[in-house]
Amino acid sequence: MTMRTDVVIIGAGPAGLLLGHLLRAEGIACVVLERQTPDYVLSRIRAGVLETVATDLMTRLGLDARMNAEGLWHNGFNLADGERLVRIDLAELTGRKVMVYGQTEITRDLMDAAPGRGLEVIYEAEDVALHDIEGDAPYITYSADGTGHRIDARFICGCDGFYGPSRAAIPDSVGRPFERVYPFGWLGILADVPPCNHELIYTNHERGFALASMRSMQRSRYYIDVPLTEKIEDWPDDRIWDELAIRLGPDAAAGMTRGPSIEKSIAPLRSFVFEPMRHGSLMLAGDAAHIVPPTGAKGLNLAASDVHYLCDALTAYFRHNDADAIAGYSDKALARVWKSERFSWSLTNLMHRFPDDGPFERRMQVAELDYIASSRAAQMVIAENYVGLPV
Ligand code: RFL
Ligand code: PHB
Repeated sequence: MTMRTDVVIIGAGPAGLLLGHLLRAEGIACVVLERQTPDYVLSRIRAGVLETVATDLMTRLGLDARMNAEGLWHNGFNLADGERLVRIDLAELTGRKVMVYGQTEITRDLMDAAPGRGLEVIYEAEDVALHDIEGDAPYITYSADGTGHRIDARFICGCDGFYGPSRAAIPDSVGRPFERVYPFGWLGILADVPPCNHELIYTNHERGFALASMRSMQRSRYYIDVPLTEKIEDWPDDRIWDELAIRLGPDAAAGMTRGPSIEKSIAPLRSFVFEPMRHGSLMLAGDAAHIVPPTGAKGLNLAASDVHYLCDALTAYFRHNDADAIAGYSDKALARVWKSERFSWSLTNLMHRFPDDGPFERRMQVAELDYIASSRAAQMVIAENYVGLPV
């Protein structure tokens, strides 16, 4: 079966669904292809903190009703080291806030709204392959229900995450990856218990990193860092709660309610940027083009800023016959990506114990936290990055 559209979007994660809705709202024809089932996509527990770049897109789409009703605005967050707690007062320092609303919920809102808005999402699309991306008549092939399909388009948007086929379609002679892999992963636990604190706490304890986060006032999300060799089977819930209580310190531990996990997983930490983010008629967005370590909560928000730029560029092309923004997309998106990469990398360095670090590196961390605790300028730098740099 063959069909034709303006834009084929590969991947129905937050980047692909947001882009699809934005293009439909601009009257641009598009189709989204997703390898997994809707339930599988919704079962991935990931981001929890949204910048205004993400909440503004939901508002622009008129899909913000549940987010506004159930999301939690946070005025600040905390950096701790077992002895002190340094509060970063986002609202006072920047006049802005962040929204705690899970990636699962954003994805669900976008998924539920798709049929009513005429956004076609094809789930369980297998063997998606990109063809002729260097020309102006690219196409996609895939199979579904045992049948081969082809979709011709003017552009292909690769929103297919770190392991998808889009980035791999760009020849090695053109693309350049930049990467840092960290020597630990984050073990996350989700449980239906009230959070231990009304704001997030990131801690660098001598036993390692811990983060107290939440999805709502009844659902908590916690993380600890573990060596990459650890297996989730070796971490029964009690062992995780015990370790969290030690690393987060007595005050947070006193407020911590334990409960059975509804999800647990270990995610490796990586910094990665692929340049350029456009090749011919293929544009990359979100995790397909870049990964940040989760310290700083930037991944989904970067996907949102990419999609914001990409929608502008595609709108200029289809509505005003202007191809300049398409040509400039990669540079524009990368300028913001690299700044978020820098922030996530520096907060990761500050808050984790690296196996190769010695006493000197530890003193550097202590000095940096001291500086942050005592300097409004240092707090401002963290705050303006945490709430999100301008798009
Ligand atoms: P996704 O979400 O990976 O979606 C890509 C989609 O593409 C599909 N796909 C394919 N479809 C068709 N054919 C193929 N061959 C395909 N291959 C793949 C996949 O099935 C999937 O549905 O990428 P996207 O849309 O770019 O979104 C990026 C975000 O998911 C990611 O950056 C964030 O989750 C990162 N992240 C966080 N970001 C934040 O902004 N704030 C946070 O608080 C935050 N916390 C986190 C995080 C990521 C984490 N993990 C597990 C990596 C916490 C964690 C633990
Ligand atoms: C989360 O709640 O999942 C979360 C919050 C903050 C981060 C990373 C993850 O920096």
